[in-house]
Amino acid sequence: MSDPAVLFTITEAELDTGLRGFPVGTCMSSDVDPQTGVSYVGYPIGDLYDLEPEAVVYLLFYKELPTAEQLEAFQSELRGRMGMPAEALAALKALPASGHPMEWFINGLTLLGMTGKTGKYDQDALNAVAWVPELVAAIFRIKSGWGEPIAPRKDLGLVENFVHMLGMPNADTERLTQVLRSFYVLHMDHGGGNLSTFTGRAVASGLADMYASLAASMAALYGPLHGRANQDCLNFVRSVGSSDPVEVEKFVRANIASGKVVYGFGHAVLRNEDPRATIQYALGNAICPADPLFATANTLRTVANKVLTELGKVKNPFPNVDAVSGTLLNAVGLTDSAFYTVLFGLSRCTGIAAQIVDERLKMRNGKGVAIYRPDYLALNQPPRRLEKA
Ligand code: FAM
Repeated sequence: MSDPAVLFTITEAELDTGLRGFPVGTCMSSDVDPQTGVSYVGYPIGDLYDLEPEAVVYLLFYKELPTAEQLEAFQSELRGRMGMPAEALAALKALPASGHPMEWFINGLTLLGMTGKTGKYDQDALNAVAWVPELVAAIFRIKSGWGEPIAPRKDLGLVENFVHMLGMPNADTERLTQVLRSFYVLHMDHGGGNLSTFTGRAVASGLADMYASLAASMAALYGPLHGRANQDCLNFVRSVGSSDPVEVEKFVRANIASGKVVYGFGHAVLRNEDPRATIQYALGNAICPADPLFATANTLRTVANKVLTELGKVKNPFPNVDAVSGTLLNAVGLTDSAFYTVLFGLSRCTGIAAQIVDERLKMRNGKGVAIYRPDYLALNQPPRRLEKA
């Protein structure tokens, strides 16, 4: 037998760098190329963002785009699963009002597990796809004071149903649905190594159930350098206060001089403009070209890139997915940025659930990946003994 192929070597200098780029396993649903960005089961995201969202969910789970009949059957299956446990909804209402929407979401996922898990990863994954929009819509309504949660309608698609259950006051339903449909598809999956997906897969490797694993992954997404960047990004765009290139450049330089990051720019893997950002800039140009915040985001696209490039140390001075997503959500009436990460999570739970199903039920000939157990080398721990009298 030939020697196993060496994929990677690790030097001492690479320890404590956040496992950056270390291959640890395989991913069947998506891949991230540093230049061309994310693809789902081989299809570049640019081919998929305007498909029926359920077709893309199907792709992530079953690795092929559905035929028209398969899509209809899948949509009907998801509709059949709709209706999150009433007990979980009741418990949600008792959560402290002061909590961040992501803290509510993390708790809501464990409530779904407590009240509705089957214990089968594949079943719980599809139930989660059907229930998470209901959970997120309920969080929006309760926390925003929009009224009681609204029940799902079995005649609507996933995103249309979400918009219905949001019941957002004074909504322009058509534009809101248009933005949320692409937002949902764009954020579903991003390889296995992003922090939230890696965390979800790691937790599931100890055979924790799907909902506990998703809750853990959403705790990871909550961090400001990961999913919460979309909240901070809109706040950042708001604080610029101008779309004039000279003013924007002054702002960006002052921001960097004070030691802060330029939100919406940079990436651990990408080395080019994120195609998900490119798609959203085009969507903004189509639906809200005159929106002042969108104008600022558009100016940042070139100005921040120029300043970060000059800085030299930033490996990817290009916009990431969060550079403009919040601006679009704001333009269609979702103005409270504290909810943006929950919208990201609503979508990302789909990809993470699909990856957990793959890892637990398909990989290693169905045996599943072993419990995660990387090695940490001891630091500043010389052997010593406690002298006892
Ligand atoms: N603004 C200012 N400095 C930045 C920067 C940015 N946008 N991106 C990277 N840098 C700095 C970084 O702090 C580091 O500085 P030091 O050497 O002084 O520590 C240096 O450039 C090299 O960092 P890197 O290797 O290019 O980036 P990392 O892989 O360490 O970090 C990010 C990647 C995304 C955490 C980082 O680019 C960042 O903080 N961006 C702003 C926050 C953001 O938009 N996050 C969203 C990420 C998104 F894709 C997601 O997960 N939702």
